[in-house]
Amino acid sequence: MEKRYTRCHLCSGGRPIAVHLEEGKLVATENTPYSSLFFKYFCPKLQAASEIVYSPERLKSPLIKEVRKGKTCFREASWPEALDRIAEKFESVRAAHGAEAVCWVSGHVPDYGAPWDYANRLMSAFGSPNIIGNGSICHAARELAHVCTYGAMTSPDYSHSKCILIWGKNDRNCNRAGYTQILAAQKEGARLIVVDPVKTRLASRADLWLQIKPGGDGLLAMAMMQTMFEEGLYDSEFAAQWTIGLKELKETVRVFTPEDVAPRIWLTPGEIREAAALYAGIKPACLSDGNGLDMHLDMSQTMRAICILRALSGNLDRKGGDLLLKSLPVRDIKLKDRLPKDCEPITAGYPLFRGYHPARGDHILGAVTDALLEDRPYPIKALVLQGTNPVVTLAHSSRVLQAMKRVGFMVVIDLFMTRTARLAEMVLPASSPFETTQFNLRNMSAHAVTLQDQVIPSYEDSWPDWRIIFELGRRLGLEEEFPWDTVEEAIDYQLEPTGTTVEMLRAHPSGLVYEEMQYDKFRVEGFRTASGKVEFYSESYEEYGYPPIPRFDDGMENHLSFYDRRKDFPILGISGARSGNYIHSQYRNIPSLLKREPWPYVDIHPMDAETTGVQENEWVRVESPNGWIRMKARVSECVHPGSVRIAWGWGEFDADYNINNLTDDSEHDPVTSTTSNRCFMCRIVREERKWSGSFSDSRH
Ligand SMILES: Nc1nc2c(c(=O)[nH]1)N[C@H]1C(S)=C(S)[C@@H](COP(=O)(O)OP(=O)(O)OC[C@H]3O[C@@H](n4cnc5c(=O)[nH]c(N)nc54)[C@H](O)[C@@H]3O)O[C@H]1N2
Ligand SMILES: Nc1nc2c(c(=O)[nH]1)N[C@H]1C(S)=C(S)[C@@H](COP(=O)(O)OP(=O)(O)OC[C@H]3O[C@@H](n4cnc5c(=O)[nH]c(N)nc54)[C@H](O)[C@@H]3O)O[C@H]1N2
Ligand SMILES: [Mo]
Repeated sequence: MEKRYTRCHLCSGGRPIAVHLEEGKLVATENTPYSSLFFKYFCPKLQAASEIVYSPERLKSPLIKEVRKGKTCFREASWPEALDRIAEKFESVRAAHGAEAVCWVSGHVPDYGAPWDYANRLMSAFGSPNIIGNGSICHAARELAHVCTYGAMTSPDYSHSKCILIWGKNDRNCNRAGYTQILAAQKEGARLIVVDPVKTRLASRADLWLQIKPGGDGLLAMAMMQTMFEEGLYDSEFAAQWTIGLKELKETVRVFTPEDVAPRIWLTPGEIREAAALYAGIKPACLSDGNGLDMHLDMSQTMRAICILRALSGNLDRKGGDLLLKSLPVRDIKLKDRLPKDCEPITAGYPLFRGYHPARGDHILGAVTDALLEDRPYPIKALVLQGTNPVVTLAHSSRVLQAMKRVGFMVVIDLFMTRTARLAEMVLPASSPFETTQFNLRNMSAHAVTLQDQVIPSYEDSWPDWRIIFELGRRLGLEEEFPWDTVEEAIDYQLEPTGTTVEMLRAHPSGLVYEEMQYDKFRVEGFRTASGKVEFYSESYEEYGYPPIPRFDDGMENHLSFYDRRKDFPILGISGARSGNYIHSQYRNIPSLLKREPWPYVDIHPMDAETTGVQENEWVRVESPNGWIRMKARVSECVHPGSVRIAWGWGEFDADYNINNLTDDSEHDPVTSTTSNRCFMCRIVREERKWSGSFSDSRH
């Protein structure tokens, strides 16, 4: 048996792994702890890698839709035919409507890899500013608050921490390596605080679990700061020397007393004070924020408040605190300066978020459905969807479905024929992460740079994302921009300023240390904000007309979707934690994973089960003003009375299980365009019809 090394890319938490090959085929995988700070852990998806890679449902060749004898179907096509057609379409759209009428959307998969940079390069060179990632509902919108507050996103140093505050995050399911570090730190005596409306397995391990009302996080952060000021628990020396806006902040948080805030967010004043005392009283402490804080209508203010709290505690860039990691200084290959200055993107309404980070690009996903469906601010005539399944994963699915049906020409690049792909004119088969070499932004921390390396040949006639983009570029006359024959050449070009090469990375599968870890860098370099200090008062927010100090004076409830319809929809629905068995809409077609978790559940509190008459394990309907879904009920005290947790990601498996049938996209966070996929008002109705075993569109 042969053994090869790569970096797992089945999810964003990917770590170095080894794969075992027999006659060139992947037969087994193992994770390879690359430092004493990480431990081996079990990941069901990684265990199922060979099933994923060799799934009979993988796309085998490019497919082109055509009408034959009145019936619409896909036929197999060669790569040259498919790519020629796309290039012709791009050019005819550019001639008739301008290059900006071509839009490219990437999901979370390419988004955390170099294929995102390649797609950006392609679109810039072609002349369209509309290349959009999904960061407004995932990560980037949170990162904006970090960047505006202290110049870069922090990374929690779990291993050396004495107090770990996990906020809207569930590392047990989503970041197994991080979870092993949390457990190890706990063994060494670290205290754990979890802020989550649901009693997750991680929350049950906490010394203090704050069962917050969804969306109440900004208020909690303000009340914790109020307590810290009142009781002298903040790092006054750091605040005096390294921050701007301390006076304004003190003045603003004054009214957010625990007594005022607690009843609004399902907590007691005592819990808020205890959290503040634990978090601010133990050093070093780290604060880890997660996706539970994304996908709210006021997430930009909430995240600013949490980032300010983090800075106020005095743990920034301290060992065991919130590290400001250095990234590898790779070349920016996105060619944004090629775009004509007067070329307005469809995302122009969100200028701060568009430009917040030179390496990131545009993540204003909230603008896409409007442009497709309502020609706002102008029509999109051709759309490429790379590694994303928006019909399932974007808010308000029925509207997204209409939008996708309305585009004149749509291309999907994916491993499988998804619900979104079925709507496309053309579907291109992408290679799996084991079949391609790429570097991923997340793995570019200068303190351990790792490479995702090709360990098996591409499946059938699938191509890696990079090759699809390079070949399309050449067909658009962009040979100069895409001169590379291999991905290694392209990566070496991007790595050139660092003196690192693919070969060097291959020689260090568990991570190449580019620079030793340093702490307290701000004492020498300052912070990478306009003022060089931590901005409690954000000058960038002010410049763009947003409140420079977080404000929560218009009532948190107004930020819940359908709050005005609460008489008819009295229950607060929470989009549930991700399952360790799946990634978003993916992998319910993998038999061993489906066997581990065959049903989607809605968790309902015993009190609500009693009032609604819902019984354990029966099928129920969850309804919102935008649609309905059906799921099995699980009666559980893990949720607060008056709220339900709804399983996430099942809409690809069965359209009737799609939580985004319920969510809404008519409102957006004004700074980041974020929609409220996370929580909304809904109601539970018992299903008259018992489960009969045959849904129209189910794969059970
Ligand atoms: N197995 C697996 N791993 C994954 C993924 C996957 O799909 N499957 N996806 C990857 C991706 S793209 C992402 S973004 C990450 C996400 O990973 P995390 O950042 O850990 O996010 P979630 O797992 O969604 O957990 C969010 C938690 O927030 C809680 N929550 C919900 N609403 C609120 C609220 O209003 N306030 C607070 N304080 N908490 C709230 C939820 O109950 C949940 O426990 O995981 C990555 N890793
Ligand atoms: N209500 C609600 N909505 C949510 C969320 C939620 O928790 N609740 N979570 C949000 C979050 S955090 C995220 S990140 C998004 C995720 O939304 P999407 O980005 O749409 O994520 P997936 O459903 O994982 O779809 C990814 C697709 O990429 C394909 N793929 C896998 N690997 C590759 C590859 O290497 N190349 C290519 N070209 N394709 C590949 C997969 O087969 C899959 O069809 O959903 C968001 N939407
Ligand atoms: Mo995400």
